[in-house]
This record gives sequence, C-alpha cells and structure tokens, in this order.
Amino acid sequence: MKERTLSIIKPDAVKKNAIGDILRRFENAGLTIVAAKLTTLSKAQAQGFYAVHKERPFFDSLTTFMSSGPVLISVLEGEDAIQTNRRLMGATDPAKADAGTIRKDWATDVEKNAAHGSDGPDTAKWEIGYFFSEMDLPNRL
Ligand code: IDP
Ligand code: MG
Repeated sequence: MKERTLSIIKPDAVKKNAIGDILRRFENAGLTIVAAKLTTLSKAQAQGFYAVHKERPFFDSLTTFMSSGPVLISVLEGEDAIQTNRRLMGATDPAKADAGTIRKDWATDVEKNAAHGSDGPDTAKWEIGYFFSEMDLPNRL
C-alpha cells in the first residue's frame, strides 16, 4: 500500500556529511522524498517530538542530542514506506543492526543512531503533522 512516513537524519549523521548517501538509499529503495527541511530543533521541539518517551531514563540525553545540531527532516512516500524505511535503518542499537543498514554504517551508539523512522501508520501521521503543514504536503496520496 502506498503510504507516507517521517524520516529524520539525526545530528550525528548530518555532522558526518551523510545526508546525500542516506537520501540516496531511500531513493534507491523506491521511496520518493515529498517534503524536506534542514533545521535545528529546539530542546522543547525535541521534547515534544519524543513525548512518548518522556518517562524513559534516556529522555533528557536524547532530546539534548536531537537539539545539538542540524537535522534533515523528510516525508518519504511509497509502497510500504514505513516498513521499508525501518528496514533501511536497521535495529535501534547499531551493534544489533544488519550489515548495509543506515544505523550499522553511521550510528555511534544506541542513542546517537543516525536516523529516525516512524514505527506505524498512526505515529507516521502524527509525526508528519508535527513538522509539516498541509501547504507543504498537498493531499495527493
Ligand atoms: P527507534 O528509533 O528504533 O524507533 P525507540 O525505541 O523508539 O527506537 O527510541 C527512540 C530513540 O531513543 C532511539 O532512536 C534512540 O535515539 C533513543 N534510544 C532508544 N533506546 C535507548 C537507550 O537504551 N539508550 C539511549 N537512547 C536510546
Ligand atoms: Mg521509535
């Protein structure tokens, strides 16, 4: 099914000049980039995005990291975009990520793990709406 997902190339991967290589992987996998912005999140914006994790012990460190430098936020569209992006990223912990995945190739550790991808249709819709408006994304799915 054609669907959309939210991707974030995290500050660690942006610092490694990996934006082009990572977007290339999305495109090579048949995903289309339908909206994108390069921005630096405030701590409050990062806390809002990761609110679902606010009780986790790593929440403060994670949101400090996510607001530590530029990120490339994009909306990817295609068949099974959510699972395709998760497969391209690999496991949350790069030590457990398959060879050839984004996290295996660029992550530093389980926190500084190079990329974010929505984990399901409901979170994808919420996450896309968190960063993009109707004007950025005409409803043409
Ligand atoms: P996901 O990004 O693979 O969906 P989640 O469990 O949703 O993984 O966690 C969100 C983010 O929180 C991860 O991508 C990672 O940056 C960070 N994180 C997850 N687990 C840990 C941990 O055990 N220690 C530190 N940071 C973590
Ligand atoms: Mg997640």
